[in-house]
Order: sequence, then structure tokens, then C-alpha cells
Amino acid sequence: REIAYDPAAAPTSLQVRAAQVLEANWTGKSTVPSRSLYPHQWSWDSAFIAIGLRHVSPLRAQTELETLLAAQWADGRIPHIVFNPSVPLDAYFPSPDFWRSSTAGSAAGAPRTVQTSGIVQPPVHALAAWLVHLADPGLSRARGFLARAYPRLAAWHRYLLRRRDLGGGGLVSVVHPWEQGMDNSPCWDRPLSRVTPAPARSFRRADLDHGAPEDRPTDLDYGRYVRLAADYRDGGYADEPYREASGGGRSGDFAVEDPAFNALLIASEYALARIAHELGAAAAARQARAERLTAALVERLWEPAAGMFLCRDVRAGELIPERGVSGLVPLLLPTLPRDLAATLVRTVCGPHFGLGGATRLVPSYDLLGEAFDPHRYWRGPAWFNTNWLLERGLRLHGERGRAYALRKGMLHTAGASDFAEYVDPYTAQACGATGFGWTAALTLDLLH
Ligand code: 9YW
Repeated sequence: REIAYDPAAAPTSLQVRAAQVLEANWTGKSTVPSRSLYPHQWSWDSAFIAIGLRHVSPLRAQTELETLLAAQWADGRIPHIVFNPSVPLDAYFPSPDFWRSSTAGSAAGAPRTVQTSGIVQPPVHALAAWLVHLADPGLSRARGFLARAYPRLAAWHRYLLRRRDLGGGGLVSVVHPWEQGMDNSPCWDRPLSRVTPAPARSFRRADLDHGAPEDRPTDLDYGRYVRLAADYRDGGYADEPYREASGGGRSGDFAVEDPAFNALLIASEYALARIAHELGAAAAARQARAERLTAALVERLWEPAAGMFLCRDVRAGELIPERGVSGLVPLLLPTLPRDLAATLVRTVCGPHFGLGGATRLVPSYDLLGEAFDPHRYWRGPAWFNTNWLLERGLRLHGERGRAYALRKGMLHTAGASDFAEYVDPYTAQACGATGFGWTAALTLDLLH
């Protein structure tokens, strides 16, 4: 009996499925992280998405970053959200009428024609721009992609280094957990406990319309997020008062030096040096700055007893004794001292993160930590962006076998979970949204 070939029955490859997610999330100018939960453009999502999109369409990947950079503020900050005006206001909270960027942010130079948030997210952008360029240097040069992006990326790094060194030790501080990107990480519990939450009735969460409450931050967390963001907004998004508060402490203030945020800035500074070189500009000063920042990171955030980096609570003047995945991300850095890199690898594979033992993907938080919860957002689940960064770090430091196993685990989990936002680190059960932008994009990148 002859068997007819049925293309509909043929298994769709992981690569095709990942590209389909990016296609479905593409709005014409940028890519949403998730059609349901996050219907606008997010800053570090776009950087990770561009890194994957470059394998499908280098032009779209360039456009993704250009759309984000077009919303940059005159003071250099790249906002964490660029709002899509055609999405209803109640689809996401906090919406443009909360941030009021074009009015509240006018002194800081917020754009007038596009609505954005007023806080930032980790600076993965120069790294993304360099990788996007490499995917098709001919197209990139013909479009002047790097020549147009470079001054904006340089202004972005300048903003962070000049305005956000709130601790005075050369590192950048975040003033809101949303800035660091790992919203409800237990690392924030201690500094957040000083913040008086906004009353629950003063805002309405939209995330619970799409996400299971047990997978999401709590109402108390949200009250504190709202208070911090509203205070920053009401101060015109000015950073000076936060700098002045350093050491003494203004009640309610949140200022934290985070290892992943700073490591990504350093990785992006190395990428900016490469971009400068490609454009025929001087690169040595950037290279030297990246090395200086690496030294500051080690000096201020390395905790030998934990075998990893920790967050520094700038207001309290002390390290926060919680092991978050953020403290492993500096493995990405090329000039990390060798003994520290070796220690980080041991920590990733040890009982707190379990890679290659209890877990196939690295969890967002200490498996043995008191606050560990395998399903609740950044309090335990494994995320694909942090695992992608660690896979690069393992490869960079010669850990090919471990990198290969992690890559395999990520590809399998991405496919099996339908490109979940995050997964239970023990069972790989999908949590949050599916069809998630950076999960699909970074899958594509791993496949190339
Ligand atoms: C929110 C979009 C963003 C990510 C963050 C993540 C989450 C937004 O979603 O924050 O409303 O909680 O924590 O890292 O950029 O994917």
C-alpha cells in the first residue's frame, strides 16, 4: 500500500516553530514578549529577541533595535517599555497614563511623540547590536546600522555610568526591581521591606487576567513596585536626589547594585569597543573601562563565602545574603579572574543551583533558599535568557561539556514547553505565558 506524503503530518522542526513565534509576536516595528501578558516593546526583551531574529531576518533584527533606540530619552536612558498606542490602556499595568513620560519626564528629555516608562532595564543592547551586525555585515553597512546606533548606545552607557553610580564605587545601581528585570527575586525582599506599599485599591493589576496568581508576584510586591515607580515619576525621573541620599538613606528609597545588570553593561562595553573599531573610531578607552568595571564588580559584589556574586543594598551599605541567578551571570565576562570563574562554575553545578544534577536548567534562585518556590516567577523557576547567558559563559571559560549539556536541556525544554516564559527547574513544567519572545529567539540562536 502506498503511503501518501502529508506535509501537515510532518513534525515541524524546532527552528520553524521558534521562527513562527517571532512572526506571531512581530508588530511591524518590534516584537512583543507575549501577545497576552506583555503587549508592548520591552527593552531587554528586544535585545535578546534581536539576537535570535538576526538568524531569520537581519533587517527585522536591526529594526527591532532601531525602534527601541528611537524612544531613547535626551538624558540617554533607554526606557524599559515603549508603548504601542494601538493597544488598549487596560491591557497592561502600569500603562502610559501611570508613567506619563512626555510630561513627568520632560526635564529628563522623554520623547514627545512616543509614550514610554521612565525606568530602565539591563543594558544588553550594544551586545545585541554587535551580534546583529555580524549576522549580515553587508546589509548593516549599507544601512548605516552601527553608525546610527553607536552614538545612542554610547549615550545610554554614559547615562548609566554618570547618573546611576549611586553607591559611589563605580558600579550602576537600579532604583526599582523592574529595572533589574527579575521583578520579585528574593534578593529584593530585604531592601523592599523598607518601602511602604501603595494601597491595593489605588491600582488594578492586568497581569492576573492572563497569568496564574501562584506563578506571579504577590499584591504586596505590586504595592511596593507601584510606590517606588510613582515616587520616581513624581520627582521628574531625576536621579540626583537618589545620589544625594546615598549612605544616609531616604526612607522608601531603593538602590541596589546588581551583578547581572553590571555584568551586562560590561559585556556591552566590550561590544561597543568592537563597534567603535568597526566604525574606525578609538576603542581602547572602552576596553580599559570594561576592565575597570570588572575590577569594581569583583571588589564590591564578590562574596567568597557564597562562591558567587551577591547584590549590594546601597542604602544599607551591605551585601544581600541571598543567592540569585544574577550572581552567576558575570561568568559571561572575559577578564574575570580565572579562580573566580572556576568557583562560579562549581557553584552553578553545586547544590544551590544543581546544574547537571538536580536540574537541567539553572534556576533563578537558590534551590536551598528559604524563599525558593519552583513556580513563582523569579523566585525559583528557570528562565531562558539567564540560561543563555550562562551557556555563553561556560563556553567562554572552556567548559564545553557543561555548555553543551545546558544547550541541549534548553532546546529540549523550549520545544516541549511551547516556548514558555519560565519553567519549573525540577520538572521543566511550563509556567507563565507560552509563545514567549526571548525563549523562541534564544532557541534560534542556540540552533545556529
Ligand atoms: C512585568 C517582559 C518583562 C521582562 C521582565 C519580567 C517581566 C514585566 O516581563 O516584567 O509586568 O512584570 O520580569 O524581566 O522584561 O517580558
